[in-house]
Amino acid sequence: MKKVAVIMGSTSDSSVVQAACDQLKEFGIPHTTHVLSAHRTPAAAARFAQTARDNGYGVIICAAGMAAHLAGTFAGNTILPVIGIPLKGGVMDGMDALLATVQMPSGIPVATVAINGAKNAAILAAQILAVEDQDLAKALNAQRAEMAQNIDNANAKLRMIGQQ
Ligand code: RP5
Repeated sequence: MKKVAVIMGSTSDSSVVQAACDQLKEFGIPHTTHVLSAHRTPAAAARFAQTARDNGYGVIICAAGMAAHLAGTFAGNTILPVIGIPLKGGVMDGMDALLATVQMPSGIPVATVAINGAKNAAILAAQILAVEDQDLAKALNAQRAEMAQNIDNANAKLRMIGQQ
């Protein structure tokens, strides 16, 4: 299976990004984690992106806050799908990162998840890889079935206490 690269702009992002790594691990998806900044280490970030496809990666997840140019910088340097996670923080509490990540110019897309949406970034990466991987597709379907079962259980409880 292709690897997923999980990139964060700063070590201060790691607690949020961990949810993506946990979800990838749960699906058994090989992944590596890196701190690379579009602003503080622009050359290293560009190098990583330019060589990622040849290095066995299939999807890149980029998490950054504030002036969040990381995902866009990666997207401009690779044709691999790039998923951006805008992070909460700064004076605009993540809205700045959301707009910086999602508002890409035509031709260079970044698939942007919600502010701090690390788990969804990992699930979306899994869905991309599952196009060519039956086991991963099964794991994704099982996760969906479990979510539906949890809702059924919640409704059964509400019925039991006479609220339905
Ligand atoms: C962004 O600036 C990082 O992704 C981080 O979310 C934010 C603040 O970084 P630090 O100043 O905490 O390193 O580039």
